[in-house]
Amino acid sequence: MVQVGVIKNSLIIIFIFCFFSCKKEKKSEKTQVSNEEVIKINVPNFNSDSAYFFVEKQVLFGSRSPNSDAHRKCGNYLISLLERYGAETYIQESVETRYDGKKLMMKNIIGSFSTEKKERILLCAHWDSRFTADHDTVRVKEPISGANDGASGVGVLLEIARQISLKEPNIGIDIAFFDLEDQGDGGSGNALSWCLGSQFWSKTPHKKDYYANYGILLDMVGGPNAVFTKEGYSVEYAKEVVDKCWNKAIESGFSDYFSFEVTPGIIDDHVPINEIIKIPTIDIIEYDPSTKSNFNKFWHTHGDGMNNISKETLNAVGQTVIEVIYSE
Ligand code: AHN
Ligand code: ZN
Repeated sequence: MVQVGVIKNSLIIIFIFCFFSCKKEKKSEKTQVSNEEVIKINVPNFNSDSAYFFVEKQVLFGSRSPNSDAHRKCGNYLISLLERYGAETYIQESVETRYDGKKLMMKNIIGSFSTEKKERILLCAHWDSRFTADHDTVRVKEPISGANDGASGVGVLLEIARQISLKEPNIGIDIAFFDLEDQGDGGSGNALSWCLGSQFWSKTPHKKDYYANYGILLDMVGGPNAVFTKEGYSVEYAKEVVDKCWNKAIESGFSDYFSFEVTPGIIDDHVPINEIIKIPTIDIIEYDPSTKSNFNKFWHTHGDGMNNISKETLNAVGQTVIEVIYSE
């Protein structure tokens, strides 16, 4: 009887011990799981198939060279998609003069999410494509497809618009598709002949007294094995934004794509934004040390088509921008 009692008592002690230790373990397990869940739920997964589809859709209209049918149709397509994803859209139209005197019909397209929010991020890309293949050896006078040069940045931003429609970030987002970025004088150093749409917007934004905490411009973000260095004007005007993005990129596993090297400044839409409306804005743009232009080897050639668009590169840039937006 004594022996049975001892066994009984020790069983009770073991049981109590197990009960508490198991309970404790379960509790910490639960919090760990829910922490992970919170992180995963807060940051959506960029879909590079979807982004690629948006790039292809633009290219299929034909070259979005100003005054063309393809340009007009593609503009309407971009407006309808921004509306479908719940943005409030603003259209800016004007007739601008190209460096050689030709008149160009300009159309800037802006889509705003959560317009009641004061804290905002500006995301932008140019949607026009170049009227000449001036870096090619054949058909130089024909406009280019601009799959990378133009359509890639817009495609990534359309996919981000779709993600915003599924889950609203804490911060307000404005997506600007600028026109007439790529109609500049390739033979001279005339910086003002480029970026006509963003110059117009920076002087006359879509909303009176518009401001954003910072801006991110995407240009040529679809090249296979692209490397994005820290572009000079971005570092000069918006170093903190560069660091925030590059750190997110590395954290997300994209160190093959994002390099910490600082490279010379490029005239692009972020320059008027930084200089005129003074929103600190960076340019995520491919840097290729092996070409004379330091742009992608298909830059301003007929090689800039869908066959030189990489889903992996679109994903590296798109997921990085998503991480930045949803961490605010
Ligand atoms: C200059 O060549 C001075 N800027 C080129 C910016 C650009 C053209 N981005 C895309 N196409
Ligand atoms: Zn270009």
